[in-house]
Order: sequence, then C-alpha cells, then structure tokens
Amino acid sequence: MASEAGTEAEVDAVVVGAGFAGLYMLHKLRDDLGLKTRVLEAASGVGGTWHWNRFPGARCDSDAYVYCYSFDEELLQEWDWSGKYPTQPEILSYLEHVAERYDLNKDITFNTFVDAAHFNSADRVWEIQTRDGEIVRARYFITAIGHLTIARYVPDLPGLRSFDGEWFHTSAWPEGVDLKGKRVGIIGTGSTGVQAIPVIAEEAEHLVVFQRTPQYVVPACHETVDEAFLAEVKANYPEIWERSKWSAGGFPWQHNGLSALDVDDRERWQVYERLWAEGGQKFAIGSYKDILMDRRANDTVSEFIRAKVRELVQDEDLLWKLLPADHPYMARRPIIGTHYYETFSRTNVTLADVKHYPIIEVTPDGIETEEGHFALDVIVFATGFDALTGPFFNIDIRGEGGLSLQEAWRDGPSGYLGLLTSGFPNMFMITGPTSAQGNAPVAIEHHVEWIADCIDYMRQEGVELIQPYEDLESEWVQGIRRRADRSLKTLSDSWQNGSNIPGKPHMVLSAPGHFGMYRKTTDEEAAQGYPHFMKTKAIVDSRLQSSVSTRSAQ
Ligand code: NA7
Repeated sequence: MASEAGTEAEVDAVVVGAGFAGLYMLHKLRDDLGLKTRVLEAASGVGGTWHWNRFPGARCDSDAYVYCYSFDEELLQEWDWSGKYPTQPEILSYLEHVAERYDLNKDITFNTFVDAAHFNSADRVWEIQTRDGEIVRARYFITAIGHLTIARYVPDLPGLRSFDGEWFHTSAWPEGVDLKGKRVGIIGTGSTGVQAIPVIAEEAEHLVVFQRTPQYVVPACHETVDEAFLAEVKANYPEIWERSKWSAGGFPWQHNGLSALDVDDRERWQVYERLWAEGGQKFAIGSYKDILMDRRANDTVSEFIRAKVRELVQDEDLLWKLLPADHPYMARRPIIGTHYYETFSRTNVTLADVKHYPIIEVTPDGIETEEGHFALDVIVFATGFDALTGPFFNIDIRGEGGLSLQEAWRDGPSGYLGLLTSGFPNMFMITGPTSAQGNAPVAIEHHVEWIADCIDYMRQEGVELIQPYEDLESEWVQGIRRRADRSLKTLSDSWQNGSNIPGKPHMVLSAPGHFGMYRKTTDEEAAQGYPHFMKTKAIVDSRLQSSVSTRSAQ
C-alpha cells in the first residue's frame, strides 16, 4: 500500500509502528475484532527496534524462548532459536516470519513517517498525517512506537560538524560500514556499548572507548541452544508463559523470596556465584527480593560484582577506571555482556575516562579530552535515547481543544496504567510511559490484549470515546513517584529516570515494581468495566446532538 499525497482515508484504527507491538496489535484488531486497521511504519520493513539496531554485536538480552509471542502455540512450536540470546538478524527474521504467517504486510504502509496526529472533537476521530501529506482518519489511534530506538540521542559535542571522518549512532548504523584498518572511537557504555565494544575491537585497527560511568556488567554466558532444553521448553510452554506473565519481570523465574540480609555471607555468596556462572539477566532478578529496594541488601550484590571485576581486570589503572562505584547495581537497567572487561586488556583498545577527563571537543581528526587528543577515523555514538517520551514528541500529537501532548507532559509524562492519558481520548499506548515494563514481548502482549479488549468493550457498549479521569490518573502517577523514591532507581542518572537527556524532567518513567501485580490491576480494571475511565457514549436521539459521559463509583 503506497501513501498518496494529499488524500484522506478512513479506517477504524491506525497503529503507528510495526515492531513487536504493532504487528500483534494489527493481528488482534483486524483478525479478532474485524476492524479495518492500518499500520504506518517509518522503516522500510517490519521489526521496530530490530529493524534499526544493526550495530555490530546487537542481540537481545532476554532469553530467546521467552523473547517472542506466546499467543499462538503453533507459532511457538514451529520456530527454533539458535541460541540463548539471538542476534539482531535472527530476531528480525522471526518478526518477518510472523508478518508473513499472519498476512500482516498488506495492511502496513512502510517508509511512512507520521508527522502529526490531531484529535477532531467534532467528528470524534483522530486525523493522522504522514510526511507524504496523507491524512488517515481513525476512531482509535494506537501508538506502538517503542520506548527507545527512534528518538536517538547524540550529545551536542562542540566541533562535531568539523569532523572529517564518519560518525553515526548505533541505532542508525549505515549499510556497508567497514571498520577494518580504522581508528574507531565509541562514546557510551550502556547495554549497546557493552555489546558493540568487544565486537568492534575484533574488527577495528584501534578502538578508543570513551567511558563516563563504569558499569556493572554480568556475563551473558551466551551459548548455542541445548537441544534437550529446547525440547523441554516446547513441551512446557503453557506453564512457562503462565509463570512469566505473573512474575515480577516477565520471565519464568523470580527472586527466592528471601532478604539478602536474612542469610549469612557464605550462603549469599554461593547464591551469587551460582547465578553468575549461569549468567544473563537471571542474575539481576533471580536472587534476593530486596536488592532493588534496600541499600544494605544491594551493597552485598554490588560488592560481589566488584569482586568479580577485580578478578577479571589485572591492570591497576584499568581497574580503577572500570570498577563501578558511584551507583548501586540495578539503579540502572542491568547490563549483560560477553568478554566485556577482558576486551580492555587488548593492545588495540584504549579506555578514555571522560568522567574525570571530559571531552572538550571533536576536532577534524578525532576527539580532544582533558587527558589528550585521540586520533579517529570513525566515531560511534552509543549514547542512547530520549526514552519513552521522545518517540511521542517526534509526532505533533494534539488532543481535546488542540492541547499538545508535549505541553500536557511538560513536567513529565502522564497516563493511567500507562495505557491512556486524559485529554487524548482513544489514544492507546503500548509500553508507554507510566506503564509497567519487563521482558518486552510479555509486556507488549499484555498491553495489546488489554487494548483490544477495551476497544471490544467500547463497541459492545456503544462507547465512542474513552480516557482516564484526570484526578485518578494523577494519583497513579503520584504512586509511581512514591514507589520510585523508595527504590534505588533514582540513585543514578539514566534513561529510566529521564536524567540522560539535558533539560528533560527527572522522573522514573515506568511504573516500578512487580509486573504480575500490574497485570492484576489492569485486569481488574477491565473486569469492573473500566471505572477509572470516562466513557463517552453517542446519544442515539439525533435532536440532542450531544453525548453522555459517565463516572462510576470508585
Ligand atoms: P544508555 O543505556 O542510555 O547508555 C548511553 C551511554 O552513553 C551511557 O554510557 C552514557 O554515559 C553515555 N553517554 C551519553 N552521553 C554522553 C556524553 N555526552 N559523553 C559521554 N558519554 C555519554 O543507552 P543504550 O543504547 O546503551 O541502551 C539503552 C537501552 O536499550 C538499554 O537499557 C536496553 O533497554 C536497550 P553514562 O553512563 O550515562 O555516564
């Protein structure tokens, strides 16, 4: 389907984005509810984050067997993952397979950037405008825009324009880049930098890593999949999903229910050793219940990782730079890596500590820091994203009375359950701000199914518009802030609390806590007929030309 400049089209629902979220949303709305649905996607193909993030070393860091859809047992049985953490091309192939299997591509318009989405109060529709000038009118406007990926952050470094070499962001990796024989600089050591650094070090003539904050990096222990394990998983999928969906983080495992402070040092150390040997994100959420909430409990695990770093890094100067000390483990999104610390011992790798010796400027032939000049042919920005709100603000979204979303969220994003926000009726958000996050496909499936059920309810009950009551939404957001303040999530600058972007309001952007509890809350909301939402029905009597909004008892 091609965009036609200056035309108008009417559908039931517009979904923006064709990643994990958009593909499943299209399938639900079109194939289960029978709605005329159109997906608009900026990229040339499906995949969302897995379309864009093509940097060397890109792979997911959730275990593959739960980093997929669960809604169709046949799909689960027919797809085989090659390893514990599949690479970007493999995940992209999976999503392409899904799009083909459910015949989704025919309702997706690719290469189409959405510039604006305005709510037309008179007609009670959203008017979604593409960069090509097409306007699509829809009753339901669903943002499946991801919370990272598209809103790339490149710091405004003086002199960048003067650089004679190539530079790019990791999520906009150009085709055909050859780093062989090049002097490469990479800025950033988040999940992306940690994945890219060991792989680029293998290829480049020399790699300079510009590190601002030393990270806690747990070994991924990536391996090709054990056939017997895969067979066991496939035989037990229903139970694995049940556990994952009601767990704290969307995985089939949980913490052991104990406080890290209730056991002796030896026992605790053994638990951490076992999880470290197993590797992966299980280390972060499979030990004690209070490592994210209690600083003293957290100290035990933070110190364990520091002890491991001391074992892995022999050189004193390197160790001093790499040892994470200025924030507790888990105050940021946990990172897993492969040969990360070991890479810094290579003779073709230099670690530049830009916390103590900040970058002064980019020069035509490299980067000047307070420590000295680093000559470079290529600069890679692994500097992250304007997370959660950035993808929304890329679109000129206007709700009731022309209110812009950017203005409404000036002091920080809002939303009730992270699924809808007041003043923007029928604008549904998948993994939007103030929702609970976790293993992404699990969160996405939940949000998609909740939204589809809500739209189904609206159609059955004759509800034309739905939006949260402002005061109840505000209570939800305050609750997030209170819970975030009690956790360790505010103790480090990161994209999770908005502090990675200059000028962005600081607040924890997602609902902290237990994903299964969040699911329970959202399910109850639906079962009770959406009591926290204002529902506007059409008046059948045309003489009244009006509407009825209802508020049920809370
Ligand atoms: P992150 O986790 O936001 O990491 C960005 C990195 O870039 C981080 O190490 C930053 O340093 C660094 N950074 C940002 N600006 C600068 C400047 N001006 N100078 C030096 N260093 C800078 O992004 P990722 O892409 O790695 O990961 C994002 C998520 O994607 C990840 O959590 C997964 O969910 C997938 P800092 O550490 O803040 O000092």
